[in-house]
Amino acid sequence: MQMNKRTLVATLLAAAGASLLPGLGAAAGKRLVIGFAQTGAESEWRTANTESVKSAAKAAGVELKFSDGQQKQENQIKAIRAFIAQKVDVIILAPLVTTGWDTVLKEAKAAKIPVILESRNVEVKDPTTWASFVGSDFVEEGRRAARWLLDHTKDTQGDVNIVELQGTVGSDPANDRKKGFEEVIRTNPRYKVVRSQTGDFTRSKGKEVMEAFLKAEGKKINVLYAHNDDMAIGAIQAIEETGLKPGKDILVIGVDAVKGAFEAMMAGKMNVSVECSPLLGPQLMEAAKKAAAGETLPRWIKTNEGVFPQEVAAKEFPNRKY
Ligand code: GYE
Repeated sequence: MQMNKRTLVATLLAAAGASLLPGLGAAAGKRLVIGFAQTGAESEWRTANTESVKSAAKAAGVELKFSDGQQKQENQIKAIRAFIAQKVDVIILAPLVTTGWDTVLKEAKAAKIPVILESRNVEVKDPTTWASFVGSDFVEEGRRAARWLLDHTKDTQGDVNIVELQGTVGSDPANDRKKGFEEVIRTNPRYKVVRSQTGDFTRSKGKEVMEAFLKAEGKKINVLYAHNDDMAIGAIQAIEETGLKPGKDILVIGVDAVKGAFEAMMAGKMNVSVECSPLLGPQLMEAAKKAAAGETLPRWIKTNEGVFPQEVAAKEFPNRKY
């Protein structure tokens, strides 16, 4: 088709305007359709997260297409492509790992479908391929874990030997929880990470790797820092099986503050859990509605979180929602 300059400009303006028009793709009265590419169901946290998104979608009258990635990035990429083909209004992605999303996110952008990241972030060349990240400050969580440790052990003498159970390799919370923790313990040479390995955010892997740590380091271990509570809970079992007392012989630090961690703390087997809220559903629905209406979202919609040491576990337990 031939176009003179004027028609071309008019067409471009119309196209630009159209993409900003409220309700485009989600035309007035039409139900908003969201595709959600979840990582899987690796932890208590993740189960609560899925539940939160599903129930918030229901409450908001949104049609949610749910895909369980089963811990495989290729499954998540396939799900996103299917959502694009189905012309959903918004895609929510919980990216398993940070890299490898460039192509598929470009495809979503080309199809004019906003992508909102939740619970984990990505590293892509073109940041305009995603609309917002809804989730926690994982570096700060790592710092909080380390600050608790420094404070809790300030009256002890000698080296403090730490073993670390990392989350899924290449995932944003694993990278950042490691980084924040190291940043703080580096300020005192007594604190040493003697072993660090991934437990893939699961109980079974947490237990297995802790067994190996115990075999290699034995009684030398003073502290376990696990990037999530599930791995800490798995490791607690391993510690008990060797005849040591988790929470006493080995201090146990977790992240998430799920109910399982509160139970372990109330039993005296875990010392602290740094909170990371999975209840992102309501914020996600609000953001998705805005994105579908062509609004620009903040780059980061942050969640507010605290730290729960063993001493407050019994009092706080009845208030916990996940
Ligand atoms: O801490 C962990 C999970 O991405 C923040 O993923 C999330 C993490 C969470 O499986 O338990």
